[in-house]
Amino acid sequence: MKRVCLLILASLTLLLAGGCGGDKTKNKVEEKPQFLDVVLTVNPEKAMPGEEVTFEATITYGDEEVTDADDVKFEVWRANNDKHEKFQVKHSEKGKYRLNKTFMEEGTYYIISHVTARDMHNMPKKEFVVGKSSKPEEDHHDSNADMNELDDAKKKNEEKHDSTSH
Ligand SMILES: [Cu+2]
Repeated sequence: MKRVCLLILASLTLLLAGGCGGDKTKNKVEEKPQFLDVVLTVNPEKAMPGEEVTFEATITYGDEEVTDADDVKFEVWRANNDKHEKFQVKHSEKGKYRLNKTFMEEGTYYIISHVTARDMHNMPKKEFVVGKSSKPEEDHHDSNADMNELDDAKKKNEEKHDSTSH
């Protein structure tokens, strides 16, 4: 009988040890580098001309709400129009950066929220429509927007590299 008790005790100890091991891996997850996350919403996504549209970027860094982003700019334009308007956006509350706009001209529009915080840049893009939609921009333009900016930054870095080595 005593032997059985000892066995149970031993397995309990093992279980407890296992539990501690589990905690260790949990700590490792928490130490993982955090990334700047930006969730962009457009409300309503289909508006009437003259109706107020609310753009909101919710910025988080891991679990933290980013209330002190270095730079938040909303770039807005009508599809296939070269004139892009940029708006500096201030923090509203709880990591949310908000801008209200009304549009008189019907058509398909785009917004990119350029966010710089914690030495990182994130720039999600959204499409919205005022009244009747217009011809959207070509797809390659859309999906490569992020890559182009990254490529540009890379090129600039390479240029810097070249000039310092000469
Ligand atoms: Cu950007």
